[in-house]
Amino acid sequence: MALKNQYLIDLLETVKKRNQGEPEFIQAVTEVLETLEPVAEKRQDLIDAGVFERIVEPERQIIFRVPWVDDNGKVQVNRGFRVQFNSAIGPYKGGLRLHPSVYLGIIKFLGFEQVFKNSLTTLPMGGGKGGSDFDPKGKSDGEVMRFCQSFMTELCKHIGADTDVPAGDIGTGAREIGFMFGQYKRLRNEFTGVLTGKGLTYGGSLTRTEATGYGLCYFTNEMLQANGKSFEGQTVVISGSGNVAIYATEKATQYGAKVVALSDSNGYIHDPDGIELDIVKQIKEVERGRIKEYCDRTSHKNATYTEGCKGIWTIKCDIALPCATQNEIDGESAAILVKNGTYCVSEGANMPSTPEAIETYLSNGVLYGPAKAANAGGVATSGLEMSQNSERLSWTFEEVDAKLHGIMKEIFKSCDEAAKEYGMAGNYMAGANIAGFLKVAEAMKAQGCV
Ligand code: NDP
Ligand code: 2IT
Repeated sequence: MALKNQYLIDLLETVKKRNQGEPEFIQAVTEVLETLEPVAEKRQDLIDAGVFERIVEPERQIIFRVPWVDDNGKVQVNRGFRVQFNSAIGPYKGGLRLHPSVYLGIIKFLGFEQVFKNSLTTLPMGGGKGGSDFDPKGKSDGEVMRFCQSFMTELCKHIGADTDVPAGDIGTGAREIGFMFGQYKRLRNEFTGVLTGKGLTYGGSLTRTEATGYGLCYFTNEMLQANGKSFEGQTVVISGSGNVAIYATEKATQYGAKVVALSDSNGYIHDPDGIELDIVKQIKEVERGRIKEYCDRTSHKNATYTEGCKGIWTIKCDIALPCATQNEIDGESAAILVKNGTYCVSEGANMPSTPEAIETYLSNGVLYGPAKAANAGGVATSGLEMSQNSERLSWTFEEVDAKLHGIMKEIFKSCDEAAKEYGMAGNYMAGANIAGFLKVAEAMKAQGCV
């Protein structure tokens, strides 16, 4: 989908010039500007207020040194990031990614996406993202703790419960959040909801662990039902085997689907009889092991393991839920999915589909649930954790789960309605970008040139 609006063409050129060497960020901005074309045509007032120019530029970007000492007494140095993208509708909010592939362009694309996603949740949260090129894999608990403490020693100068509230993402789970929270509390001498995804004994919210995966299935279920389909009896392929993938598997199975594949960065398992999730939880959540080990433990005789990630998309399925990482489905994989009869792709990961893959879904009538909408359940529940922390109360699992479910239904409705209003019925990606954008844009216009 090429841009036709000259104003947006010029703006995209500026973004490309200004952010050279950051292809993921340019990819994310391109997709959004393309779908905002009908809004730009209709809303000269937002152009006059410079909203488009301002929304593609982060309000603040912080890059810092993270020195720590490994178990051999050797000094290690990583690079830390926090990109505070947009605070028009609330404090910056978004996760921290710990993965060796992290550099500024990854954090910027994630922060940019977060602005629209958080807007869609209906809760008052701005967008931000952070992380480091630190790799928690293969590190001892002591090393992870020393890294997290050093990271927070700098980060604590820039965040706060009313300023910027980080959370988990790839490589950042309950253990890392615990170490970071402890260090923040020690340095600032305050016990506040400065991070979400906290443990249940110190301010965490019930359902936060499950929220992204469950929310993905709640959203997908709405999308399926609106198109006369359901999860019942369907074969589902899910990539990844981390937090999002595990709880997406759990909820899809509760909805009556059969999940037949999961993966990690080394390879994928295919279990035609349906994945035994307890085994995966033990391997991944308790032992921090590899998905390969599943085949040695399941009683299902037909389960197989294959090296490499991409092959997972050649498994025949009705519904695909990518829950690992960005650009994991390219045009070629999308074409194979379509050929195999997959009629729904809904995104747990952030930006898992390349532009070519999205084009393939849309031109073949695949129901496509875009990440900003489909995986917003995690940050939405983080927002609910912030509310509980502010009122110093904690709600029951059922209460939080019901709120999460209501929010995901509302998000689907907004995407559906915005797509229809702007003449792109059924294009939930356009709907998500437009609905997410408009709320932030109105707030930016009202607050003047800041
Ligand atoms: P985890 O760290 O818990 O799990 C990540 C999973 O994806 C692991 O199985 C990992 O395998 C795999 N993976 C990571 N990088 C790659 C890669 N480059 N190639 C192939 N596989 C990879 O992270 P989450 O489950 O929390 O996050 C998964 C996705 O969901 C990310 O895109 C994240 O941004 C997104 N997301 C997360 C939310 C949350 O609340 N946690 C909320 C919304 C979106 P391995 O163990 O081998 O690295
Ligand atoms: O991408 C995401 O939305 C997250 N990693 C969750 C962010 C959050 O603040 O809970």
